[in-house]
Amino acid sequence: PTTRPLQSPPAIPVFGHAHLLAPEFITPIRKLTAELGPTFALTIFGRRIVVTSDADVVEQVMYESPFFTKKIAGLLGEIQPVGGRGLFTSDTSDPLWAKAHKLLIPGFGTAPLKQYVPEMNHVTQQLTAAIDQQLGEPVMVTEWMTRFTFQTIGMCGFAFDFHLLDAPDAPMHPFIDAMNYCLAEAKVRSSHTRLYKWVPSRTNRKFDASLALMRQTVEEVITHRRANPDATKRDMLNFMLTSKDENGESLDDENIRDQVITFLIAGHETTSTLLSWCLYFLTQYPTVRERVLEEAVRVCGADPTAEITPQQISQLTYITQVLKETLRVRPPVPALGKSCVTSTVLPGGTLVEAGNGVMVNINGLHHSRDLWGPNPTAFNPDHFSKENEAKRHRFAWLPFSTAERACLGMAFAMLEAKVALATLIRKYEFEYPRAEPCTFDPVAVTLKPLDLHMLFHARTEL
Ligand code: MNH
Repeated sequence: PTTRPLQSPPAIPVFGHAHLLAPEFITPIRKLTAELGPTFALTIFGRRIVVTSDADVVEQVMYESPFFTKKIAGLLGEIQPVGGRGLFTSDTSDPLWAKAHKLLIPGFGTAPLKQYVPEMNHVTQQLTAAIDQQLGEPVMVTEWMTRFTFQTIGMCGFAFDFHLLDAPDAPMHPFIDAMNYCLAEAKVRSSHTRLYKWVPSRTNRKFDASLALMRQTVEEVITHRRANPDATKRDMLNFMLTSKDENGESLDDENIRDQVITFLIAGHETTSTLLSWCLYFLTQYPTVRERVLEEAVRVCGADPTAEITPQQISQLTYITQVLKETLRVRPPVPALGKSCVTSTVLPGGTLVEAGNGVMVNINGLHHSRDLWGPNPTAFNPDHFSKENEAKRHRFAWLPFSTAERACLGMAFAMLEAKVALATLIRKYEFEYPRAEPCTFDPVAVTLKPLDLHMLFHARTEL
């Protein structure tokens, strides 16, 4: 077929376009999309990357196929030392990915996740107890949401108590500092030449020491569970320790360690980012906030300390729309990478060659006028009414990715976010004290709010 060359901005030697994407890539990618259209090409240290937010192109790229696959590169390649051969940081072609994927999928469905709801409620109550100590004061929202999501995944997944919500000034667990260091450094590494990480610098030594600490922490958890097996518990750790595939094989301890670290990484900042932006949007959109409150009270009752049941959670349909809209406007994972395995022509006539990378521009998809109408930046949960959802392109909304390499924790994250939101909205009025809108953190790995401080006031009546 006839092919159409893709446009690219001017490049420089060696870096190509890499310098354009540091310290953050959201803004430059948004500008390039406005200038060059939804699909264009960049060269990153000699590798050609097709960037796209065209839903038809994305549709073709997302499926594991003879043409495209997930192959660890770029930022994910720098996170790989941390995630190891855990699900998130392995190639689809890695047999261990396929094995772990098959083994772990059954543990993350709607039914098995119900067991975590009491613990999610419990951690939510710990969160509100901490916030109660800080009423009327500016609270660093992302930090508290991170404490909440981390405590939740630690307790639900591995019965591991990071003690993050014991008191309003509870120290961050060393595991978390170590992990944050590694993730931030991974982002720095991804915008440097390959040499950077091999020099014996202070930052590189700290990276290695932090990784060692993380591994040791998790290895102790595994050893402890092996020594004290509890057959009544079906949490993620027990699931991994006991599940066997059709050949009677289970995951070895090294891989289980990598999976645990992976769940801790993948499972906290993303959900924390979702909740933080959601609370912020509720301060900006009072009519949405009132509907959220109305639904929470109607479905869960007036007492915000009563446990929310799985049955009630399934009725929180407007809150689900609000969370989905938050994920559209601020996708915590704003882009993801795929690799072309066999040269092919994309819809629209673009040739991608074997070895090329593809950047699926999720943030771009979520802000496309073609897909979302003339005002895609406005926060409007009606985008996710049943009828609007049915009308839309299936690849217009991809905060959790899709197909084989989709997020394993989607249902877990949504469950946790619903419990938290339905509780917080009934307990507090939120105030965003600044006139300027909240922007995103340019150095974070996820698209999280920068310096989001809010005031929480006790609701006096419902
Ligand atoms: Mn999660 C993969 C987004 C919560 C565990 N997750 C992905 C991917 C996206 C994503 C996007 C695909 C990345 C890629 O293609 O490189 N995840 C999210 C978002 C939230 C989230 C937006 C919350 C909101 N994720 C969670 C939670 C867990 C989790 C919670 C664990 C309990 N995610 C994973 C795992 C993978 C993943 C594991 C890798 C799955 C695979 O490739 O097999």
